[in-house]
Amino acid sequence: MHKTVLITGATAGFGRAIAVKFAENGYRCIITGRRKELLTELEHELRQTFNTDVLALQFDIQKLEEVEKAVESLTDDWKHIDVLVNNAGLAAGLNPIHEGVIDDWERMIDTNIKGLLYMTRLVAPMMVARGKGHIINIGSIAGKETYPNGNVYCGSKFAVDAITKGTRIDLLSHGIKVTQIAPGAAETEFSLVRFNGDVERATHVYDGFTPLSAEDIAEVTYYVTTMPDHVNINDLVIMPTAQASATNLVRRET
Ligand code: NDP
Ligand code: 8X3
Repeated sequence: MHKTVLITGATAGFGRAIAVKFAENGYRCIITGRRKELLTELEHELRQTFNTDVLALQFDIQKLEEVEKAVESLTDDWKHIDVLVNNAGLAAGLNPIHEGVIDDWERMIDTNIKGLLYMTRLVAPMMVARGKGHIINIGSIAGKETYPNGNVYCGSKFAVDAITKGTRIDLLSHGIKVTQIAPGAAETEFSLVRFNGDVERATHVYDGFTPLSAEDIAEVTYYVTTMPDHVNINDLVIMPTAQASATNLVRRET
């Protein structure tokens, strides 16, 4: 019986690469996100390239009713989720707190914290019932250190850090592994989303150094699932070699 992974935010960036990595390694994949056409494209790619079973669920993770409906739609065949990757998330804006955009704050909190909680609340009971499973939360270096103008995004990722630790404690007696992966600078659609589609500004974020790629994060996400049953990787901070902390980054002259 092939194992099953459910990945939130699989239409782009880390989530898409994670889906490819797990499919390559024989997993059946439940892929989720809002953009239907990208889900369909990935669904076909995974089926054709890896001959894997794929289930695409389109929903907005900010909306509890949509998340509930999607999870409730799982047939018995798909309910046996071995690995849940809580990856969907975003940064919106980079403003000092007194100039913050309330709608940006709501989206970050609703997606990065509440969306992750909704998924965990709905999927964890199935793992508890089986006494087995692995929850992997994608945090960030922004959940370890605050940086100028990062305020609410950092707050949302500090919350992921705390929720991951709390989840691990609560699920300890149920045999469920809980891991956080906390990346530094990685080039995906992340900066494009943060700067509201401003390609010029988004591209400059990665000037003069080699950022992490989505495939780098997929590699470590799969890696943490390959440990023996008695080993759990609690927390993994991964950065580009050019980065030492949220604010220490060396850039070559360009
Ligand atoms: P991308 O923007 O490339 O991908 C984000 C994914 O999240 C997309 O698939 C998007 O799908 C999904 N998503 C966003 N909002 C929602 C929503 N409301 N409902 C459902 N899905 C949603 O970013 P990354 O791959 O870089 O980011 C993935 C995670 O990694 C995030 O949690 C981010 O905070 C974190 N991270 C990113 C870093 C980076 O430097 N890139 C570093 C550290 C952490 P769709 O738009 O189709 O809904
Ligand atoms: C994304 C990395 O440094 O932009 O979480 O916050 S950072």
